[in-house]
Amino acid sequence: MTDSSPRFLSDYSPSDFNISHVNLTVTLDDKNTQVVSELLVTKANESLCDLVLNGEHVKLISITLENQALSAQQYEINDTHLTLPSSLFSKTQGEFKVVIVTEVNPEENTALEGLFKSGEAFCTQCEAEGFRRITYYLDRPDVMATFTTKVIANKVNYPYLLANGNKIDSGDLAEGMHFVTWYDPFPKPCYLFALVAGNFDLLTDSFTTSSGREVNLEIFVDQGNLHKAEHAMTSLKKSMAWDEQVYGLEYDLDIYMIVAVDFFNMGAMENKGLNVFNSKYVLADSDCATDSDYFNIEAVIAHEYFHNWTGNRVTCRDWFQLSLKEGLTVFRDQQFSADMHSSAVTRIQNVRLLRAQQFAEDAGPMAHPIRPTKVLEMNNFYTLTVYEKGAEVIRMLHTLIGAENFRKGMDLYFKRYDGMAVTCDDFIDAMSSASAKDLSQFKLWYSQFGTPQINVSEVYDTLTKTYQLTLSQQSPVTKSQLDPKALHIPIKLELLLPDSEGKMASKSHMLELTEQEQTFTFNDVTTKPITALLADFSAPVKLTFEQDEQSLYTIINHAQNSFCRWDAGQQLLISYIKRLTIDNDFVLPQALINSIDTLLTSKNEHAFIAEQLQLPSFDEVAGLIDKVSPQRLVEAIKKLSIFIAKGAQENLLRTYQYCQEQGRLGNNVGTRSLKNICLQYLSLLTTSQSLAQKQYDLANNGLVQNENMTDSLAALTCAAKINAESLTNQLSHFENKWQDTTLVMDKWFAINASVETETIFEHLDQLMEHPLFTLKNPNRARSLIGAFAMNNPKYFHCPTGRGYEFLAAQIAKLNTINPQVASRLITPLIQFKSFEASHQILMKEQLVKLHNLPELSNDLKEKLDAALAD
Ligand code: B3K
Ligand code: ZN
Repeated sequence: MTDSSPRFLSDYSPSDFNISHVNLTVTLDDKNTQVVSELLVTKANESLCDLVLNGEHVKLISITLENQALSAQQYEINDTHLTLPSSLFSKTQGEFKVVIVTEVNPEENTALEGLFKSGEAFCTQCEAEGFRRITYYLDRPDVMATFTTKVIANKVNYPYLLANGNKIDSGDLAEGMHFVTWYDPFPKPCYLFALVAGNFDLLTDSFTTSSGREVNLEIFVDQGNLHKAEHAMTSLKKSMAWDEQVYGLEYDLDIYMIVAVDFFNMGAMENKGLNVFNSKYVLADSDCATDSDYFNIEAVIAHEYFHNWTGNRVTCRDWFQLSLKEGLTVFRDQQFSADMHSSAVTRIQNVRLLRAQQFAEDAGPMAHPIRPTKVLEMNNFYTLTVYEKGAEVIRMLHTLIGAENFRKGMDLYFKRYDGMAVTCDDFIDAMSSASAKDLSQFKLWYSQFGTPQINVSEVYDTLTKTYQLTLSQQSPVTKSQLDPKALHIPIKLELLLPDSEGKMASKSHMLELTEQEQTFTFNDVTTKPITALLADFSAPVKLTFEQDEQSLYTIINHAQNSFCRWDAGQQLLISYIKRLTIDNDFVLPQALINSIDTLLTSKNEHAFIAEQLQLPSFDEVAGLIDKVSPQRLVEAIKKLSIFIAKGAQENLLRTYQYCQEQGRLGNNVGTRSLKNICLQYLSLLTTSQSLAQKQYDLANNGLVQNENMTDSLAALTCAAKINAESLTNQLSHFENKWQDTTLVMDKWFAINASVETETIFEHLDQLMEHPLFTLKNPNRARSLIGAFAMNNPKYFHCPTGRGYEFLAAQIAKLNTINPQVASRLITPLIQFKSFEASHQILMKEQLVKLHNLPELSNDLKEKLDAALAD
């Protein structure tokens, strides 16, 4: 059982007790792990208060207070709390010691929160509120303590016993047991606690910090996987160096450990000195990982490493402040990725995710500000809004005050708050002091939700040579946001004008939109300019600006800012898709093909051309059309793809072959993405359909230099999209080849779930029965169920409602197995508002069914309540 009433930001009050030190002794056993927790507690204020500790799914064995055993009459206990009444320590002066002995059952813990088993290993996940599943504690981020952790387990099965901090002791015990003791000198909230035990392979390395300290780096992986940890190690060292160079931040312990496990609810966890990672974000070699796997591993390793300062050294006062650490750390990992790779392409990928997923969240029933005000299940708030929009808010700040002031602000933030648990306001105040900029209006980004809509109009006066842009902003008005205020929004733009020689020249500007409506005047503008708005996507907003096709093409060809060039193309493509959804007879213009031909023969970097060729996704466009028919949208996107494929076939083929040839000469990620986007188009045409099969065969012909997972998977994805004849054989070849490699089999399940075929539901049923399928492994569950709901819109939105029914049935099972995973997977069902009425009815039917489940978890309840009230 867990608490079933929501909590409110406005109810925050500091803890009545502090804990200075925790001494934990954990004796590991599959069913009966014993936890002895010795707490050094002090009262935080003069008032007489009960000591109320959180605890869930733990069995209390005994409590002693100041070495006196307490009898059951002396305390209160229920499913969620252990209360020591104030009378017990009314006379105690200063620090007092509480020793609590509990037992937990890791093997039964399929929710993967607290202490659980991942395969043969023991590991923990405590953020947000998992520590209370290990022992009774003040499980809140503003209670910070130093920890000593002694881990005891069987030596043969668990040769490695790990916890936070530095190793201070180890030794053998009777009956084949051994122990290791760790001490973490940095006071931390219990959500950063970690413990791991297992038999791993270990990759070691070291890093010398700029002040000359040597840090041991250790990556623990399942046996036999050592070579797959190299890329993670390189990424870690790059991250450590980058944080020193860019932010002057050094690592602080003598050891940094990462453990990769197969059973994990999310990507990774930044526990102090002992990160636990989903193996998906650690393991890679060129046979089994794609280019995007490599990219993501580097980004997640960096993200968790950067948390050591933004999250661990300075942490959150309460969970409503989550974006304090997550938005900021995502911004830092985005900066890092942009520095390591193409900054233009990295930015485009950030924006695609934001527009397709975060905008949908902000428009759906679970919309919340980046600093939420009301929470039932905290795990529901590790959202795209808190993370990605949170990062956009930090980016806007960076834009408004400039890079130099931003760095000064970061320095001040650490100077003021190192070792403390603070709020988003504290962060903005540090930025404001460092830059001398008034950021009071800017703070509204933390309390208002919804994607602001910005409408733009322009007037050019030939006589006065003035150009005026009028921008108006509107955030969504709803029951819970009756009167949204004007936000402080940086708008970067370019004015494109022919110069004296008739060539297009561009001038950049930054406007600060602070009013509901504001007019900006540009003087001495020789002719009516073409305006490219939102350079670098300077704010997370939706823009309405009527620009004709000609202007968009001009931006595509002449804007300085690569984001603007890409975005103008996307706007054009979106407008065509929209037209196709309402008008069957709409004839797509030849100009589009001409511009694609130009693109394909341009000298731009390959990765960037690939981005320009990529159509906006189903989700992104769905969010832009009111009450869209999903079937029509799928058809429209397909029609546009085929039109491009036919029109630009020759150049697509030529580019494809050129990239294929280049690929043989070297390993270029951008060239591979360009090749595979060409393949996506070409495989839609009967004349070039066989290319995908050939590519698959080539990538699997046993010659090491050709083996490449990116190419194999791209070929399979194309074949799945058109349900090619060769697909069945290829999928079974792939299955045979990779059946022993868990992460690759996840990819196999995902491709299977995305096949566009009438028989998909029978196929899904078979896949659920596959010997390697289990709902208990989150990656596996997501690779089948999530991939179907996200990547197979045609059948997920099948007009009979069968797709929705399938998803709901799996969520019902996951409700008891793993509520966090269930709650993540429900997203596409609750975002029904963008679809036409007939689909809304079918989706809601499933939501009502789920709402009636016996023992509905808080995770699902919170989302279903919101969705059904909508
Ligand atoms: N802080 C963790 C996420 C914890 C999620 C809890 N449900 C990973 C990260 O953002 O770095
Ligand atoms: Zn994070």
